[in-house]
Amino acid sequence: MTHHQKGRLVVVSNRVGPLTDEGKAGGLAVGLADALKRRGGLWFGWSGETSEEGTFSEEKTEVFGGTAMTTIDMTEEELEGFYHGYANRSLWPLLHYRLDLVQFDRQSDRVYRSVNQRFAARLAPLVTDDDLVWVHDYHFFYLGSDLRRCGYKGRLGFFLHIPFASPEIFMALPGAHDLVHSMLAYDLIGFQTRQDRRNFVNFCIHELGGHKLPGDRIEVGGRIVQASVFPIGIDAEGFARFAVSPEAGEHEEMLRDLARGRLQIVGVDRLDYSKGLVERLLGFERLLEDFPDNRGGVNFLQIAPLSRSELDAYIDLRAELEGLAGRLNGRFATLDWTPIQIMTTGFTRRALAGIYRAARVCMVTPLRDGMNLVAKEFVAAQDPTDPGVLILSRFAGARAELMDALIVNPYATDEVARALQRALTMPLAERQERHQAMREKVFHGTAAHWCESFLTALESAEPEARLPADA
Ligand code: GDG
Repeated sequence: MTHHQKGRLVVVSNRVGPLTDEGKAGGLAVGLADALKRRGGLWFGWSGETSEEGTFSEEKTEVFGGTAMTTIDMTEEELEGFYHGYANRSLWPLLHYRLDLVQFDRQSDRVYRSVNQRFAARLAPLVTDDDLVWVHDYHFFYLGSDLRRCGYKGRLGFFLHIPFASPEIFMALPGAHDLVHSMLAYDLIGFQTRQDRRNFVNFCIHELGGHKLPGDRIEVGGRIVQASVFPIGIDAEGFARFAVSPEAGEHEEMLRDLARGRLQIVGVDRLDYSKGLVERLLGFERLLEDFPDNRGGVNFLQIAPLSRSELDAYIDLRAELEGLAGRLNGRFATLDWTPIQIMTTGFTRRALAGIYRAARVCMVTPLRDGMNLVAKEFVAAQDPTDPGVLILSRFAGARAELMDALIVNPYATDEVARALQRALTMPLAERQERHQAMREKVFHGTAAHWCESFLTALESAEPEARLPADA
């Protein structure tokens, strides 16, 4: 029997871990940590620190059971060009369809490519051709082809956590052809949704002269790559347990006490322009204008931990949101009611689960989102006998599975206000029915399932260990 010997799993991502502290880890880290523990392996990435020697610094390794976490530093210049520059000022807005916010800069482009090369060069001696190497996200598009150039011949996969923009948008990137061409060094490329996959395949066909093959494969210049859809999930059982933990209970109770019978609406998002926070607040304001019975009867809590706060676009967004919330509170508040509360401090995952459980409505209204795990966490945290209602943007990847949410166009303020009104007045039976349907999806499509589906597909991919024809 020709059964491929299960190799070690080697995960590459910008930030690494945690492998243990389950209370802190997000669904993604939990899923990957489980897979690493099961197979034994290596998690490789950036240490989160800068030093003079940068990528030439000593590796730091921590070992837990059969799994090692190995990280290296970057220089200040690398952090600026690679992370703040190319990844977060160019690729992030581009892939979220925000050409108005994109900044291109040849220095960042150069540094991004060199960081990919140097991470590949440092990884190469740590892997063997029996391993399964799985690279994550938009920080490392080029790393696969760089690793091949270092001689790695084993299986090599890539997963993109954020959207892949349509070719019309993607073409705005200087060097777009180079970037997608380098992706062809991977044997398997995973996307969150069919639409993301289609955008990538269309780029390969129309811009690089490729064509479709049976299955999920495409051929471009003699190189065959599999491009498939693997929607990411959460550790649903774990999160549901968090939601009934004592710490969750305390937070749930606190929020209910503070609400004094008012219905609670929540939002939980990194403070990021892709999440549609401004549009969400405008939708809430429209609710208070058009459905005045809600005045004094609903509380909106937006948890928005600061993210990338050294970038101008994020500084501007924060100021805009604070201005908007202040105006809205000034306009509608009474002595005993403040409609909106925005918090930029984060919570533990257990506390968060309790907050979700106390909410009658959760608003997940990104303008564009790869998947959105908050939507799934909210569903997992609900009490099935008295569940809250999810309002979900049509532009979130999660929409493909969570069709039983109230789906909205986040740009359409009236539509958002009407969905809020409908959610706040939805009869118990309908809430239960919608929740039950979503719960099945969330408990089926877990992080572990996502991980295993990807790795099974990667294991059966035939590694050709070839570079793109003209690379
Ligand atoms: C990218 C893609 C894709 C938030 N506030 C707190 C807190 N969080 C946690 C949430 C959730 C996570 O952060 C956010 O995940 P999302 O999926 O919503 O969004 P991104 O960070 O943009 O993630 C996204 C994801 O990658 C995975 O592929 O779904 O589309 O953009 O888990 O709960 N956690 C804690 N305290 C907080 O205050 N502990």
